[in-house]
Amino acid sequence: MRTRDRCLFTLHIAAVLIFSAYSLDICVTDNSGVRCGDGNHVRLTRIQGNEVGHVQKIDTNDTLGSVTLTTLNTKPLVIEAESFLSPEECDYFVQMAKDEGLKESETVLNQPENQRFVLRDHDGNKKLSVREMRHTIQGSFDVFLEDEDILKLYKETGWDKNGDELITNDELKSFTPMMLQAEIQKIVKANPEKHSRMSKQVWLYPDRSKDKVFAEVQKRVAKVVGLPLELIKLSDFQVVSYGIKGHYNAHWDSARVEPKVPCCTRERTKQCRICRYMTILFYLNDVEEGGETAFPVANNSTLDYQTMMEKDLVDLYRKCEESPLKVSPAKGKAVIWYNHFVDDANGWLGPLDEFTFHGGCPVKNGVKWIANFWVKTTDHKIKDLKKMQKFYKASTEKQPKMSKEEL
Ligand SMILES: [Ca+2]
Ligand SMILES: [Ca+2]
Repeated sequence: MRTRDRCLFTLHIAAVLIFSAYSLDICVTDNSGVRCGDGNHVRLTRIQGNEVGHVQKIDTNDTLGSVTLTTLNTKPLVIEAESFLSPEECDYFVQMAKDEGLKESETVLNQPENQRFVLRDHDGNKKLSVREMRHTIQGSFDVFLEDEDILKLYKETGWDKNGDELITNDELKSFTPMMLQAEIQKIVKANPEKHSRMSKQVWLYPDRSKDKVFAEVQKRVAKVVGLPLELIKLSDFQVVSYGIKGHYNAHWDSARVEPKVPCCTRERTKQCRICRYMTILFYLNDVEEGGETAFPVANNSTLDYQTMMEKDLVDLYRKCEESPLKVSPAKGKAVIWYNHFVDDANGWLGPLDEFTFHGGCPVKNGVKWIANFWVKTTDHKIKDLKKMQKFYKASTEKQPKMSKEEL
């Protein structure tokens, strides 16, 4: 290509880029009304938590009137709102979940990948102690056993041939991951609380049915968290119920940013990572005893996986009391946190806030109903803005043109 042609070509590309930037006309509805622009005016924002104990009242201009936010913690930022939902709204969502039908969380074990499991020989002495075997089973099957379970397993299977409570390479050869899986499956069948999650849940898509109660709650969420209503409409809504001993061991609601793996959307559910900017967890009933939401690494100076493993911090079924931050359930209360920081450059999904590691403590008495409201984005800001634009158009046109799949 000659220099002149190359220049023209470059100019042409630049013109196309400028044209596409300016042709993007995005309108969103937020607390300052409807605002249109090229997309730069839309950024993910965070509620200002200031310091622990900080209280702010937000007028919602709806049947509820206002929502009061209290900062519970700053690392990670965790905010509580008593009476975010009215008792009637709570009952409505519980009923909706019952009508839809809840499903048991997985009690069938994961298949060990490639028929292998990762041995957790922490001290590298080529022998698995009882504790190392516990961690091996935890890492491979998401099942949390006690030392006595392991010893019982050795006794019943004869795997620990010399009875020294250590499993050597030779002893390991006498059983396969599939045999171990079958044994663990038996234990979990008899004791479902040993699984990392013991609950029933259902995904609800009330935004597809123009549900009025849900629409009002979405508006309230947008108002309180200060994000565009069109983004809130992209949220996922899941209702979960826990019976006695029901719990959910500590985890992250979103995944670490990995540019090569795309974010999951309602259309893309395979080979993707979960991207949930923030979590708004609603308690839909009063729990008699237990069922707190715990943040086991809140306010730690650093976050180190080795220590988390050694201290079994993930195991909220047993270690809940030790958590530095616990939120007690109460009907209508919401607890709010940000799974991700905001990327300064484009104002969209930034790095995972690993201190948001959290879970549900076991219910000791009564039942617990919650709803997870996950504000979803992807790390592709323009695609998200275009989706949001469809919601904006649907709300301004008489005949919404979105198909169910697009929603
Ligand atoms: Ca060892
Ligand atoms: Ca042995």
